[in-house]
Amino acid sequence: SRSIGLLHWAAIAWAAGEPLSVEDVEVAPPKAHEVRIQIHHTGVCHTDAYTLSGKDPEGAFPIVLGHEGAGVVESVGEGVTSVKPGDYVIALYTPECRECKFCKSGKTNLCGKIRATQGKGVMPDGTTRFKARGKDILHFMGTSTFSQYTVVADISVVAVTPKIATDRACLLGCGITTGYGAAVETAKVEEGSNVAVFGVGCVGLSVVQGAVRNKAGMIIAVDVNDGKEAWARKFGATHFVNPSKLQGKTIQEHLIEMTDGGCDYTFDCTGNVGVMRAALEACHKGWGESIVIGVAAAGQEISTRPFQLVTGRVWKGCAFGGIKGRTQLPGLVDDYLTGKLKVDEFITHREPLANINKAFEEMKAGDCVRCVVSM
Ligand code: NAD
Ligand code: AHE
Ligand code: ZN
Repeated sequence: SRSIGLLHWAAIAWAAGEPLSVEDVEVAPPKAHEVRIQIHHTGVCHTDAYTLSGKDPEGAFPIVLGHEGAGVVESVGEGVTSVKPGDYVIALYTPECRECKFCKSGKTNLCGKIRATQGKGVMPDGTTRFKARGKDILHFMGTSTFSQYTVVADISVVAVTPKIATDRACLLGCGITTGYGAAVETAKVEEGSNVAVFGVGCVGLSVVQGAVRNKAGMIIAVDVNDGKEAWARKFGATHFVNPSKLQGKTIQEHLIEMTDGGCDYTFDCTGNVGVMRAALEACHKGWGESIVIGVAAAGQEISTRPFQLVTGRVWKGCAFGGIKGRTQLPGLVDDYLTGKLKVDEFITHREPLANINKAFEEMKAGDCVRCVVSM
């Protein structure tokens, strides 16, 4: 089937703010250094909703969204050596070429090789592999997992053991790895350190999980939804605070009191710029670090008194937790298989592809951690 375009279903976002349309799409064969994947399962992440809303400056339409997917390699283009047909794989929106300045720096997981074309919604050669209703359809985050078949660059995919089912593996493609990596890889939370996690959805619960792994001291979950307390405690949070119920003081003042001077590490997992400020200001003077994970809409900006930084607090951020997908995801899969990493627990909802709009609605309701879509 290498030379023919496959006709299958995809959820197409024809325009910002409109429901996705599940319809036939032609998926062209992979060109050189490309891989065609049969997606078995995909998660739905808030970033998909963010781009669909029209607030993402990089969002263009029509497009096949989705970036948290796992499946099986169907065919590969010329020159592909890292995966072969039949391999079980996870798609990587943060690729890893191992050749660019970024990959070689040893300082970041951000790979520069295809970032420009990825941001424009096209493959590295500037064209798209999707066609529907006679029109070219754009790719999303180099992955486009809301399609039964997708084509990705060979640096945007990692093979993993089939021992992990694809309905679990897909969640390592974004939410779980993002939060866990932020705690373990980016912040490198130390034993006994006090941590506050703002927003305990899939990403925040994963930060909690990483903090537990690194033996943090206090792990304070902060969420405006009281229903999240039980979830946070289940993942190992030691405290829970609902900031909307504090009387006469700010959440940063409250956390500073609770921790005798401020947290060693804080994480924003909300995408709210006011929360990002609170998270920075809740850090301990002299050394506290705040990690921005949430994605804020175009036009939003963060602010604080520069004095907060002058006095030693550090503001940083990460994408995909700072994890290098091809190098590190197989290890995370092993951790899952040996019971060291929770994954199953994140799945609260399931939908078939035909009901993907329902999956978006469920994601926005307060009782959903992750909805997994079967293709
Ligand atoms: P989610 O909606 O499941 O979780 C967000 C949580 O924040 C919810 O529990 C909500 O009640 C809580 N919240 C909202 N406003 C709050 C406030 N003012 N104070 C405290 N809590 C508040 O979302 P998610 O899937 O966990 O994603 C979280 C964010 O991370 C999103 O912005 C998403 O786009 C972003 N994200 C970033 C990366 C990355 O690589 N940087 C990867 C994945 C997701
Ligand atoms: N296109 C958006 C930015 C969105 C964004 O920051 N995406 C994260 C991943 S979120 C996953 O759920 C990311 O990978 N960022 C690094 C990068 O290179 O995009 C905008 O605002 O322009
Ligand atoms: Zn995501």
